[in-house]
Amino acid sequence: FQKRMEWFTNAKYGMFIHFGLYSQLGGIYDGKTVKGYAEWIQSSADISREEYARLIDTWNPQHFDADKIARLAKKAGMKYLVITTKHHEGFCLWNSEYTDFDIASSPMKGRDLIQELSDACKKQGIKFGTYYSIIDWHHPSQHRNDSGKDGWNRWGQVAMIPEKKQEYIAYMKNQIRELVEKYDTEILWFDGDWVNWWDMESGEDLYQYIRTLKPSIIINNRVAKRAQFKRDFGTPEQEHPGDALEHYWEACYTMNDSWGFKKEDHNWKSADKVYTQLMEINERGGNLLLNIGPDGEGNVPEESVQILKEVGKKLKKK
Ligand code: FUL
Repeated sequence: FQKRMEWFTNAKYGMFIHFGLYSQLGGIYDGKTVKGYAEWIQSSADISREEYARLIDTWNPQHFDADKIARLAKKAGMKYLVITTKHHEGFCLWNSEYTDFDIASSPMKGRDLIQELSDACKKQGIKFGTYYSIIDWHHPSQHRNDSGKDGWNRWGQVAMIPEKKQEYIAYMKNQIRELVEKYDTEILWFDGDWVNWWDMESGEDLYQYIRTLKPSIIINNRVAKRAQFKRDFGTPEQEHPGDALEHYWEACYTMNDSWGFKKEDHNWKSADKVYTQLMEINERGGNLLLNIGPDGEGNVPEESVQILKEVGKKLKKK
């Protein structure tokens, strides 16, 4: 176990990328900025599955430049990168055999962003990792929880049709096999474990399945129930408590107040603040996974580029 975790412990600092259909909206729906994380807009604005799915017709981030992003990560002093291959919305950034709700069915067909990024990371000597959401707001096995009074309760607690759970697990396994075999991912970063239809047993089974596919892979604790599951690493979010952390952990943080691109969010942290957080986290034995949210065209917001470069300079001087 220790051997498998070695590169991860030494890495200390990585890049998180939140990118999906929501990036086009930039947190704005019906002309208004919606409160909360921009990648949650389907939930916060309570947009129907059918309406939301139409975003695929206009998704065409021509400026997404994997080489530029990997070079930026390297310059910033980061040693690995994790991208949302499928966030809660269910849209897949790679050409998946198992769904049409993917890049291959968008105006971007012919390109595969996961392939591009995986290749670009190899070139820069950066480890490549993939985020994959357990909850899926598009998959027919799940549906909006209409007993919920607000968007969060309807979508955050998305319901599972019991007879379809096995079918959905098979779908997840097939897709994860694609990520492992086609794109050589080194980290599987799960999320969405809080819904009540996901349990420790399903998580343990999924964990074992992936380890069999690729024994060296590293998997986060959200694969099962994060509070109970102690492998492979803990995932404090927007915080880095000083005590009671697992042996291996990684804190993830945004640079403003959203993971997905949010046009009106200008609350950027200073480079000093980010650097201090990184130092604190590393001193306590953790890694920092710092997020960027490219816009609908695929451009990385300039503010975040500047922060990353400044922190990178400070690290060099250290
Ligand atoms: C959370 C998600 O709901 C957020 O959208 C984001 O991806 C964060 C890293 O994890 O659980």
